[in-house]
Amino acid sequence: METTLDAYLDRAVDAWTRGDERGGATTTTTTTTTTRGARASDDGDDGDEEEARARASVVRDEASVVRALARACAKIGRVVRRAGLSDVRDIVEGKNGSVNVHGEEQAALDEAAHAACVEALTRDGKCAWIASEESEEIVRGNPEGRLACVFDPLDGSSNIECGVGVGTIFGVVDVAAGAPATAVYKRPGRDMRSVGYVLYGASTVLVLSFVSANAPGGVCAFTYDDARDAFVLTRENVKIPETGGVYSVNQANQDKWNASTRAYIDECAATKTLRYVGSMVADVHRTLLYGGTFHYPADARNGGKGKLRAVYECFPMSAVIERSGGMAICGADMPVLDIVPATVHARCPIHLGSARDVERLSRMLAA
Ligand code: AFP
Repeated sequence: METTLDAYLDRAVDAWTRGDERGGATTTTTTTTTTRGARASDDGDDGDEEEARARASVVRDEASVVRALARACAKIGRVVRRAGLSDVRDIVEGKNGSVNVHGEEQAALDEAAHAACVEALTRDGKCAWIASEESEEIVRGNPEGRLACVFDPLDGSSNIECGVGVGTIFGVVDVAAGAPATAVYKRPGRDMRSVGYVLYGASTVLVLSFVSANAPGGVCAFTYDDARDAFVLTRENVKIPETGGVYSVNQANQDKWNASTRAYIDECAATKTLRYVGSMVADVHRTLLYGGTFHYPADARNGGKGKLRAVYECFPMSAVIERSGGMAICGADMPVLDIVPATVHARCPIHLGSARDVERLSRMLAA
């Protein structure tokens, strides 16, 4: 019997919730030894249990956020597949894109994908803040919400017209009740809870790490089944190979990189195969499954930063790669997930992929 995303999330929420409750119960039985001790630990247990209940309720909210995003992505996928045929009004009711002129269609699809995600998350009502590549400001959600969602609604959209894979990248962070919008990004990427992406390629694939690296099934992949209008679990415990024979980078930029980055890429060019789609989701998905590396290095443009955005592109992708056993760095010994961005749209360099390959790069960058 195949597992749908809905069934997976139900089971995952159950597993997290049971785990939290067991934690509280264990504390009770091991500490009630004397009247005084029992009294003190009872107080502590109340606190523990309350905390466990609060944590379980955040996990339930998070499953709801992932479901809402997956529904939006299913819609986006249907429209992307009909790019050139369908009207972007298909994606968000009431939004009228001018789709007949090349270029305008791409822009409209970007905006429509953004609107589809925002609409789904707003309707879901679990997020206090919603940050998107397509919105300068962070969008206010439900002030009572304890989660925030960040996403790039349609990454690689300049590839749509030629039918190359594009994707949606997303991450979820927890925010204290009433926290300001800065709570969404003024924190290391390691704080991300659920992370993932949807690749709209030959098939539509959702890669998800739910809540943390300890999610039931680890990093999972779900393939969208049109017939059932559902994402179906197709891979569990996805582990990136320790090393790979493919590197992925826009080598046309090599004269803008520093000498050690160039030296590493020269070494790759001599020993490996180059594959570069120019859609981060497609390039990273191939890297996750087949191994190797993906790079968007710092270069002489953009004030020495890379091109890609830290919060909603590099953090979720780096977390997926790390949780599947790989590495993601922005410089020598500098994990991408340790960066604290100054703004929600901050950029950062990124090198991610198979652990042995990224370790070698890190050593060369240090030298
Ligand atoms: P678009 O969304 O404008 O197509 O950009 C895609 C992207 O942000 C990312 O998906 C690619 O990895 C990267 O840009 C490609 O950039 P270059 O064209 O500079 O190599």
